[in-house]
Amino acid sequence: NYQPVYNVKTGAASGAEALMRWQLPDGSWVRPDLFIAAAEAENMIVPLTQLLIEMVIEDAQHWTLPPGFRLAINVAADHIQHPDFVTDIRQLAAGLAAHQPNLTLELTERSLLSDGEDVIQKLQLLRREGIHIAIDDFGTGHCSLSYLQTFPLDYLKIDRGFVNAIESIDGETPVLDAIIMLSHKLKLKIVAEGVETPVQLQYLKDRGVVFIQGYLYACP
Ligand code: G
Ligand code: G
Ligand code: MN
Repeated sequence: NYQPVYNVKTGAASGAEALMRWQLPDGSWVRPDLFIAAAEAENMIVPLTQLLIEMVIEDAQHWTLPPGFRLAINVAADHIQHPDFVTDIRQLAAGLAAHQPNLTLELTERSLLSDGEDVIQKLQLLRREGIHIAIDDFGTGHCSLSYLQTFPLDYLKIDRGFVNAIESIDGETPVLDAIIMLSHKLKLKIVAEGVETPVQLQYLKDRGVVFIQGYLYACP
C-alpha cells in the first residue's frame, strides 16, 4: 500500500510512503505490526524488504509521477547492518530512475543505536547519490537526542502519539512544540504522522509543519 503525504504549501500530494501488507490465502489480512515484528525476530526482514523493493519497482511501471515526487520506504535496523543494504537501495533507485523521484529511507531510532560509524558511512554514501534520510516514529524509541547531531538526516517524522495529543488550536502541547522547534533549528523538514482532524492540521500548519500524513488527507 501507499499512503500519500500532503504538502500544505502546494495543497497537493508531494510524496507517498510504501507500507507492507500481507494477505492470507483466505482473504484476511495479517496486521503489519505483527508480521513485521515476527520477520525482524526471525531474520526475515531483509528478504522481505528486498521483495518490497521489487514490488515497488513493478508498481511504479504503471505510474505517472511528477519529477521530484518523494517516495519513501521503511528500512529495518537489521537491514542497515546487512552487507546488501547499499546494493538494495541502489537497485530501488535504478528501478525508479525514469520517474526522477526523491527517494527517502525511513529509519527508526533503533537503527541509529548500534555500529554508529558503519551506519553513518553507508548513509552518507547513499545521500551523496541523492537519497534522503528520515527518522521515523520520532520520540517513541530510545530517545537519545545525540544522534540528531551525529547522523546525516533530512526529515523527522513526528510520531502520531504527539499529534494525537493536540486537543485544540490554542491548547498546549509542550513536547510536540519542542520537537517542532528542535526540527526547525536543526533545519530538518518535518512530516507529521497520524493527522486525523482539521484541528490537528491547523495546529501543525500554524507551527510551520509542511508535510502532513494521516487519515485526514488519505489512508494508505
Ligand atoms: O502499515 P501500518 O500500516 O500498520 O504499519 C505498522 C508498522 O509497520 C509501522 O511501524 C510501519 O512503520 C511498519 N511497516 C510498514 N511497512 C513496513 C515495511 O515495508 N518495512 C518495515 N521495516 N516496516 C514497515
Ligand atoms: O511507523 P510508520 O510511520 O511507518 O507507520 C505508519 C503507520 O501509520 C501505518 O500503520 C499506517 O497505516 C498508520 N497510519 C497512517 N495514517 C494514520 C492515521 O491518521 N491514524 C492512525 N491511527 N494510523 C495511521
Ligand atoms: Mn514509516
